This record gives sequence, structure tokens and C-alpha cells, in this order.
Amino acid sequence: MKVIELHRSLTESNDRDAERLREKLKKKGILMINLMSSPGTGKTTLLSRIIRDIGGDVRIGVLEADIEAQVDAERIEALGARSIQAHTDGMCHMDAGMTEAALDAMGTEDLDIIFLENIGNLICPAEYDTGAGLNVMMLGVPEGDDKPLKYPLMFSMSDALVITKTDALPFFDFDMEKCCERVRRLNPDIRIFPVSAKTGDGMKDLEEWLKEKMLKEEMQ
Ligand SMILES: Nc1nc2c(ncn2[C@@H]2O[C@H](COP(=O)(O)OP(=O)(O)O)[C@@H](O)[C@H]2O)c(=O)[nH]1
Ligand SMILES: [Mg+2]
Repeated sequence: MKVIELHRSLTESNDRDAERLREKLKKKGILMINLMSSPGTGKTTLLSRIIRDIGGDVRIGVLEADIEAQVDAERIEALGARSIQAHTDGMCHMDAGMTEAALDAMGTEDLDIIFLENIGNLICPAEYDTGAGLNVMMLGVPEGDDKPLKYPLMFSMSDALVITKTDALPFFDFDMEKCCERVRRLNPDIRIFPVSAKTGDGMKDLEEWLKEKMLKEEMQ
């Protein structure tokens, strides 16, 4: 199990670093996805499901970012995917320099898709470009359908929203239609995938979309 201790990047411009990293990955034909949500929404569970479902056809690497511990990277490694645990020195987000350092430590050779499981919160990660080709956020049914009203920036800057734990819909007053409407008001082009990583419901559409985006990256 590889663990890397990261520190805040002291560069002048995170946006410039992010653009440079995005170009570098594009040249290698690797799609990096920045996965963001609250703690406990189901990021690691979703990634585990994706690795089990399509890990045979797609070579997947996972950067696990947390303030402490290495349980998430261990969960991913147990499934046979390449992974590294990055510790962020107490910081609530990953920036482009930190992401690049973690990528270098993990090694990107022979990978098709790299997921960055960002630190769990809906605020700071939305403010820092990591250099990822796609931003994907997750919202769990138990968190409520009002989150787009409270954390508009993350919904606005994401290419896709995964609404997870749909198996729990019977137990919560989560209005799917109202939630999607609120999200689309902020971001008309966003793709929305309602899924349950537990039952597998809706996973196929999400995985097809990921493969499509991956092929596009490889052909450029
Ligand atoms: N019922 C249900 N529980 C889920 C689902 N996805 C994740 N969980 C549970 O939610 C909790 C947090 O999941 P985890 O993947 O660790 O969240 P993370 O902090 O975002 O990485 C765990 O107890 C999971 O078993 C789901 O689709 N349905
Ligand atoms: Mg996790």
C-alpha cells in the first residue's frame, strides 16, 4: 500500500498548473475524473462497483485523498486496481500540484481512466481545479434534494451528477424530479445518473458514459 504525504502547493497559479496537467494527461490518452461529494455519500462504494463491473475492459487507477487513514485505498487495492492513498496535511481539497505529485507517486503508465476521490465536502473541492478532464459529483438520497440550493458552485462546475443510494428512496422524502430541476437550473448541460451502487441499478448507463468519454480521450 503506497501512501504519500502532500502539502499545499506554493505555486503562483493553480489554474495554470491544472491546465498543464490536463494537457499532459490528454497527450497520454488518459482520462482523469475528479469525484466529489460529502463524506459518506458513497464515492468508494461507487468506485468499487465500477472496478468490479468494467475493470476487466478498462484499466483503472484510483487516487484516494483523505486527511488521515488509508482504508479507502485498501478497499480499492483489494479489488486489484492500482491505487495510492494521499494525505492532505489537514487540507479540505486537492489542488493541481498535489494531484500531480500523487499521480507521479502512483504511476500512470498503462492506465485508461484515473479517478481522484477528492476530500469529502461540497465546498472547497469545487473551488480548486485539479487538472481532471471531467468533474463528477455525487449526492446521496439521504442527503436531501435541497443541496443544489445550498451548494450551487459544485453543481454548476460538474460535468455529471451521480445521485446514489436510490435503493433508499422509499425511506426518505427525496423528490428526484425537484432535485433534477434545481440542478438543471444551475447547469443545463449536466448529465444526471440516478444509481444504487448497492443493487447495481442505473450503473450501466453511467459505465457506458464513462467508456464513451474514455474512448474520446484516447482518440484525440
Ligand atoms: N444503501 C446504500 N448504501 C450505500 C450505497 N453506496 C454506499 N453506501 C453506504 O454508504 C456508506 C458510505 O460509503 P462510502 O463509499 O465509504 O462513502 P464515501 O465516504 O463517499 O467514500 C457505507 O456504509 C456504504 O455501504 C448505496 O448505493 N446504497
Ligand atoms: Mg471514501
